[in-house]
Amino acid sequence: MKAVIEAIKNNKKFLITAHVNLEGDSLGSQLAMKELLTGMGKAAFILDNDPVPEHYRFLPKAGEISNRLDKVEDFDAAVVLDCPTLKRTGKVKDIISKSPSLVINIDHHISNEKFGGINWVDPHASSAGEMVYRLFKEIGVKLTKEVALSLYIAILTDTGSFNYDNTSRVTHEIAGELLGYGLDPAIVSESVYERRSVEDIKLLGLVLATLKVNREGTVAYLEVTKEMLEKTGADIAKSEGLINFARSIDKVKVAALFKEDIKDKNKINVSFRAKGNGDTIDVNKIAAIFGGGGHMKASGCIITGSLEEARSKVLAKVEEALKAKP
Ligand SMILES: [Mn+2]
Repeated sequence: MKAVIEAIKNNKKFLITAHVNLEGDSLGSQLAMKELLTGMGKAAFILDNDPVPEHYRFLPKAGEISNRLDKVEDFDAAVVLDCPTLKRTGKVKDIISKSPSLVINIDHHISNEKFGGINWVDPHASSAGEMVYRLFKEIGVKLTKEVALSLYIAILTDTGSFNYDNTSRVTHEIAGELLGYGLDPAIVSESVYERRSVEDIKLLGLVLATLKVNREGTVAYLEVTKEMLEKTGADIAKSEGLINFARSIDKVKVAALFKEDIKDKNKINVSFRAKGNGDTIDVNKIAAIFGGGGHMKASGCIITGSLEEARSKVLAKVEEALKAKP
């Protein structure tokens, strides 16, 4: 963290970015980081590969997030948040790679490849948002209600509403302090979780109908096809949480979600979730076999091939991992 603070102090203009498929943590941590930098008298702008999803546009200053990759101002340093690899920034990677600027990597993924000139990776942090919160405290920049909202949403969404095991006493203490800036947790929760469209619920119906479970009942998986998305008109960005239905089944240790890419049917996005107490399967390792990564209990990868091919390859590795555990 010290090296990060030094680097911030020694540079003037910052590009801030995060991973493709923006969600609560990537958005919240970037928006708060921008406020931190401007609060220190620095210039900063946010550039992402993807647009802000509709249901997150209520975030303070979300409108200032740019996707104009063709029109990028010069910058001294790039702050990359919530990304295990630089590749996860999508096309922003090309801009960062071409520039001689310093790369500051701030992340909480255990699979982080330390791609930066400066790397602050803390797998114990609940979220990238929590790490940005710590920077505010350490540097002594005052929090505002707007920053508190961005940080609270980063923590709320990355901990699965304080349900996952990255939730600790510290997480709750920070969240409690953030609420002290005048946030109403019920209203925040509603604005994040209860703005589903009819299309999304129709997609949920189709996806749940694909549920399959292995013989022992320890692996459950779901599928999202391009056809389902077209049929329902649902937004792919909001299919993120569907995997939790498979994970929530009693006795399930590994849940998987296979999702056809909307642009390329032969690219399958696979998400993993693991569950257990002491006998958890490390799904970060399973994702890594296929060139992906993430956390021990939540990870993902992309497989080239048909949905059937991806499914058989992945499930074979999941079964292997289950057998290897006594
Ligand atoms: Mn995160």
